[in-house]
Amino acid sequence: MWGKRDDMVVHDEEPFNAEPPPAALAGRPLTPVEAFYSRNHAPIPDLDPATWRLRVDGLVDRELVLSLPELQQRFRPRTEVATLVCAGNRRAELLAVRDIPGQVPWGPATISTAEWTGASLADVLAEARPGAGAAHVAFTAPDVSPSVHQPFGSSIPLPKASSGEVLLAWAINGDPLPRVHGGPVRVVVPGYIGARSVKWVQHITALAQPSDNYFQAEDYRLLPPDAEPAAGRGIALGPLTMTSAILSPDDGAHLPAGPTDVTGYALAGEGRSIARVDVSTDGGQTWTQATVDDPPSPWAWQLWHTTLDLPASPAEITARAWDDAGATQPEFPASVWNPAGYDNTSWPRIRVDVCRPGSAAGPVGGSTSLVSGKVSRR
Ligand SMILES: Nc1nc2c(c(=O)[nH]1)N[C@H]1C(S)=C(S)[C@@H](COP(=O)(O)O)O[C@H]1N2
Ligand SMILES: [Mo]
Repeated sequence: MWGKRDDMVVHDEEPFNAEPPPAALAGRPLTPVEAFYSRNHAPIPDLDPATWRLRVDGLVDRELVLSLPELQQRFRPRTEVATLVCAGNRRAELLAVRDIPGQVPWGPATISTAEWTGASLADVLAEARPGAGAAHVAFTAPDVSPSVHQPFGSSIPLPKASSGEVLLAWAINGDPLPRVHGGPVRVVVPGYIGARSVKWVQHITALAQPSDNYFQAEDYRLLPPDAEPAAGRGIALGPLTMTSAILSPDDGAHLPAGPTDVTGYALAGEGRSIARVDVSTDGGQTWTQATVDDPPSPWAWQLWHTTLDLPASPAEITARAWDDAGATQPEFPASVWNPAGYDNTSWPRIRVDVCRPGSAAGPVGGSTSLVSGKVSRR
């Protein structure tokens, strides 16, 4: 479906919501398009690149209407490696704490990294010249959500929009941007939640305040645990917070005892980098430091790996990342549970069943937590 791997975890076919199996991301700085997650709120539009136009208006001195060849030729193309991550990544672990009705139960693979090529939004804005009152830049697409009857949209602060790294991208990993990822042209906002990177963008508006589009004004907000989702409440998500996940072994894997490679990703917040990743098999009593790779760009995840010597018994493997300011991740999903299920940055955990080599593999033991009794994973 949509040119994806056969083993994608498809949460919904319409709108199409799918993530790869975690191991498909392991050890690869760039995600092949066929493994790249896809998040949609409406049927995927079919735009003709020949008639596609980008309109730039609002609080600007000069309104622009650009065709695809104009966008590609008037502005110097820029290539940027950036990780895209959905704010709902790892929601499944929050659902296990308390139900979150009507939201996609994403695992840890609603994140992917690509090399994007496009025009820098900063260059396009320099031609349109936002006026003195402009403080935010809004993006609108033609895909209308059947549940809220609004086209998808977002906005970002003008300083971020003018920072150079925000792209109007027409290529991914050197190929034309496929329809499912927003072709012919999408916004890519490195360092911000995926929802701000509007696909099939047609309209850019300079505003004095954030967009009143549903997906900016009401959705994608971090609400207090006791709140009902409501307009304007909560923290509007934008800049990323630090997170990490274990990509291999698979959660629930049966493994022979002995040296076992454990790999994953860690992603720092905007302007930060991952300084260290620790891995534990005793619920955080003792830790082993993993090797953390350099990021493929300042806007990308950092892959990590280590080898653990696992004895023959069921085990829970957990990890935690630290950034270069010394901040680390919260321990439990319950600590960060919120009504719409965003931004689960808690320690990732997987369970594995480890057997003596040659002995028959049994099921992963029991439903009780191996850590402290406070955590139940499913
Ligand atoms: N027009 C439009 N843009 C969109 C969306 C959408 O539904 N419609 N989903 C957003 C969300 S929530 C995410 S996480 C990313 C997903 O991008 P991808 O499908 O290319 O992985 O696109 C964002 N841009
Ligand atoms: Mo998202």
